[in-house]
Amino acid sequence: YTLAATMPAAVEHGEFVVEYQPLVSLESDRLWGVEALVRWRHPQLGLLPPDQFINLAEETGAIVPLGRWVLQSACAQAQAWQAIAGPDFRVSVNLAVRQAHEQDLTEEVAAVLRDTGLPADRLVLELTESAIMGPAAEPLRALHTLAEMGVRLAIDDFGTGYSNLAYLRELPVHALKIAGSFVSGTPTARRTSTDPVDERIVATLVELAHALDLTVIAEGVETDEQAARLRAIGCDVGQGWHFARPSGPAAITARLAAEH
Ligand code: G
Ligand code: G
Ligand code: MN
Ligand code: NA
Repeated sequence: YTLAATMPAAVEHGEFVVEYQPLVSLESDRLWGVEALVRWRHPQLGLLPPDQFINLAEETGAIVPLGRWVLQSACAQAQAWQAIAGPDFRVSVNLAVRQAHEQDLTEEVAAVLRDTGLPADRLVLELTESAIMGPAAEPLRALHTLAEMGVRLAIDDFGTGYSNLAYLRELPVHALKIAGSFVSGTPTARRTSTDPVDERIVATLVELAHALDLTVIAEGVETDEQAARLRAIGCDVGQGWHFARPSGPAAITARLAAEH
């Protein structure tokens, strides 16, 4: 018995749930969107966070059916939110390396948008730098097709990959997500106040993003001070425990209702 082997059946049995973490406009304090984050409600092991099964799912290929399920769930939920949210609200879904390289990625996304009725421009796909580069170190062609459909692309954990920035010239990227390690440190080196080097890196990434007309999202915002500094340097959107932890959809519904 291994966790990996049971994963495809667990998708079918409905053991996975999606939580949503607010992405908050630093200018208006309103929701810019939410990131969908999967959890496994395991019958024996309890609620498992993604770091306990995503890598495994990548290795075995179980990420493909799981990722499809997450995309479908998040888009269906986002479509339901359209009724109370303004047009300026999106759902952001992580795409694993393996999913990004699936032959039928664009057809899969198109089918989910068709099934759920979610407008394409309400969907953001988060890809890491390693997910967007193909085997020949060429940016993935499929991403052009997705962008032509209206789907938005965000680079996740920006600044922690190999940062071959040529892809920013060649791909229709919409947003950069600055990795939380630059914003609030790492688990072994948690920042209580802002590190001056990290702060300059973040300021430079914000400048780079804006020079390229991209939205910039800071991850891992944990304190009021971090939020204030990000706002001061012109970062567009913040995500992190300072604003809200990931939660079930009801908390997002309540917040949207209060905002609109
Ligand atoms: O949710 P958490 O807070 O623990 O997320 C940990 C990691 O798991 C993050 O890197 C996040 O990108 C990843 N993750 C969460 N949900 C998904 C998902 O649906 N698909 C993929 N590929 N990664 C996810
Ligand atoms: O896709 P990505 O790796 O960026 O997923 C975001 C991850 O960061 C999730 O695991 C989420 O639970 C986690 N996270 C969200 N907000 C914070 C935060 O303020 N601090 C830290 N340390 N982690 C956070
Ligand atoms: Mn992400
Ligand atoms: Na990230």
